[in-house]
This record gives sequence, C-alpha cells and structure tokens, in this order.
Amino acid sequence: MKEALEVNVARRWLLAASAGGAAAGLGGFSSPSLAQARPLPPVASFKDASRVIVHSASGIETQRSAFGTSGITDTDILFLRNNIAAPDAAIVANRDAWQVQIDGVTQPRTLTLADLKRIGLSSVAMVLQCSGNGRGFFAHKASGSQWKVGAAGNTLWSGVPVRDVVAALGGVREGMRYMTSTGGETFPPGIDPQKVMVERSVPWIAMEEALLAWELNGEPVPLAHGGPLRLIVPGYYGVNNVKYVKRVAFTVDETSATIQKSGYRVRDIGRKGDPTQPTMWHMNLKSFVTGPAGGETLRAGPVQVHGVAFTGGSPIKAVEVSVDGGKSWQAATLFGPHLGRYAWRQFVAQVTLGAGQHLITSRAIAVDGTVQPELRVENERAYAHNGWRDHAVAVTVA
Ligand SMILES: Nc1nc2c(c(=O)[nH]1)N[C@H]1C(S)=C(S)[C@@H](COP(=O)(O)O)O[C@H]1N2
Ligand SMILES: [Mo]
Repeated sequence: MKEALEVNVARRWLLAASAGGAAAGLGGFSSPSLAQARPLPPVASFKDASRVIVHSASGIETQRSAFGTSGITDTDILFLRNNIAAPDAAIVANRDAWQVQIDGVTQPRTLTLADLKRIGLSSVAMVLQCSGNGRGFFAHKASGSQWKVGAAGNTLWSGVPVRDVVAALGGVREGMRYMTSTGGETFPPGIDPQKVMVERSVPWIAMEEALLAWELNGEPVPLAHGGPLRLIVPGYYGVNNVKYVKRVAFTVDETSATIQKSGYRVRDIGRKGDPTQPTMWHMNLKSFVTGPAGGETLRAGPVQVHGVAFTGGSPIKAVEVSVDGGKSWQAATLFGPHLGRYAWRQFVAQVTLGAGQHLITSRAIAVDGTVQPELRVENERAYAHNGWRDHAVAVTVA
C-alpha cells in the first residue's frame, strides 16, 4: 500500500516535470546544473539544485562537498525525506491556526500554534538524520533511497518545549510509557491509514528534550520540513521527528501503525519486520569526512581534512583521522561553536600528503569509550550505517 502511494506521488511528479515550461513558469522547478539530474520536486523547489542529489520526488540528499565548515546545514541544502506525499501548501497559509491535539495528559486539549507560542520558547541544535543514511554503501540493494552521507544535517529549531505544554495541561497521566505523535498527512479514500500514516512512538521521557517547533534555521519551518509545526526529538533518528504534527499523545503502548510495528525495525537480510526487533530510536556514534569530498586531485603537501561527528548517545570526546584507509590514525581537533550534545561537532586534522592515491576517513570516540566501528552491520533495510570504512573518500595527489 505504501509503495503504491509512493509510486503515485512519483508519477504525478514526473508528469508535472514533463509539463516543462508550464511547471517552470509556476516556479515549480529550478534548473539542475547537470544535464542528467532529476528536477527538484515542487515542494522542494527552494533547494539549491547544484548542491543536492535528487534521488526521487521524496528523497533529496546533501552533496558531501556542500556541507561547508560553518557547522549549520542551510535549509536550501538540507536533505528531504517524505514517506508519503506532503500535505497541501494550504496548511502553511495561516500557520498560527494549525491545531495539535495533546492527549494522555491530565487535561487533554487541542491547542493552536498561536496557543503554543504563549506557553514557552526554547531552541535546540540537533542532527536530523534519516535511519537509512549510508544505505547506498550496502551491497544487498536494500529498498529505499540509496543515500551516501547526505541524509543528515545539523539544524537549529525553535518552538515550545513539550514538557512546558505537558505541565500546562496538568502533567502526563499515570502509567503512560510512550510519546506517540501523528503526522498531518491525509489519505485518499480506500487507503487504510494504519498502513501509511507517519505515527511514531518514542519512550515518554524523550519529551524532556522534545520541542514542538515552528522555526528552522531562523525561518518558519517550510512545508517540506514539516511546517507549520514539527515534533523535534533530539538524538533520535529522523523518522521520530514527525512533520506537520497534529497529535501528541502519551500512551501505554507503542502505536500499531505499520511504520512503528514492522517499519524501521533492524533485522537480518531477508527477514520481515516485527515488534520484537530493535526500532530506530537513538542515533549511533558516527563521523564522516566532508573535505576533501573524494574524487578530486590535490597538490602534494599539507591538507586540512575536515568533517563532522555526532551521536544520539554518550557525547563526542574525540575524533581521529586516517589517510591510509585505517592502517594508522592521528588525532583531529574539534573546532567551531559547541552547540550542545545533539549537534554535530566539526573536526579538522592537518595531514601531509605525498604523490599517489589516499583513502581518507575518520572515526569518532565517545565520552563513555565507545568507538565508531569499522564495518556496517548488515540488515534488511540498511539502517544505522556508521562504519568508517565505507565512509572513506579517495583522493589522488599529483
Ligand atoms: N509527517 C511526516 N513526518 C516525517 C516523515 C513523513 O513522511 N511524514 N518522514 C520522516 C523521515 S523517515 C525522516 S528521515 C524525516 C526527514 O525530515 P526532513 O524531510 O525534514 O529532512 O522526517 C520524518 N518525519
Ligand atoms: Mo528517514
């Protein structure tokens, strides 16, 4: 069912794209710099086509070379992932009127975005990363976008802390174990919502750091990224950050929506998903080099190898860099503003490269001693790839 819906979305997008001039006249598509590149889908027409990779109408990733070294990922290059078609742009026409239902608290209520703005205000820097980031490095052709490194970005959100909303409504009811949030997409008749809706449960305690956010990187959250209102759960994989959130409920059980029950479950290749398998909650420890970005030819001599390191667990303590494919390592320096434990940390190491081929990679080390692993863990849907070997870049020194 979900696949069918995705195909429909893709077909509509292709039809629109082939309408050519008309679509461009409506501002629907930017002109891609590469002749072969797919056009940006209308919902993401504001993206910088020259610095992203368009996998499909619902999957766009940031190019490795586009992250820069300022620490924040601009919205115009931030990856995009929609499991189902985004709602109509009409929902961002009057943002303050957007409603969200809060359940599983002492006084359940439906609040408007205008109401939320009166309850509290906070902001957080955090890595938003798709569970399947790195899928493109797996060998078994797992279904889904073949992301390399760019289905992740370091983003700034502001909104009201969920805990403030909960406090205003008398607190979480006794015995609730999950925070279950529902996306605002609507479905054509005949489609079973359970099978397609984006409704995710996370441990209820995640509410302590969660936000109901209306601003991304200094601007109202674009429709593509979940405007007018999005749930932000720092440290958790992308799917838990529910866009166009219309309900946040504290619940005894995890939702029975397919996306929770069997979707986003880590299991061996060839197996079906089920609720006994680990679900995609906290992000694992990961780093990757963003410059050199790979494929380029460099001059012999000093090179500033830089990249990013992040985790949903124990904080980053250090990063090491290798220029010989992992045979030897040297310490990198963390640099730039420290935006908190859920943001990524930039690192740099000055290396001296002689003529020849070099395989450059990085590995992060956490405060609790965890070291980013060398290899990926094979799994059916190719989730959670943090192996440093596959993330290496190859450069030639002339
Ligand atoms: N309502 C809703 N929320 C959603 C999704 C969606 O399709 N609908 N996709 C999820 C997934 S799988 C990811 S990786 C992130 C992507 O966020 P972005 O498109 O803002 O980068 O949103 C998550 N939240
Ligand atoms: Mo995702």
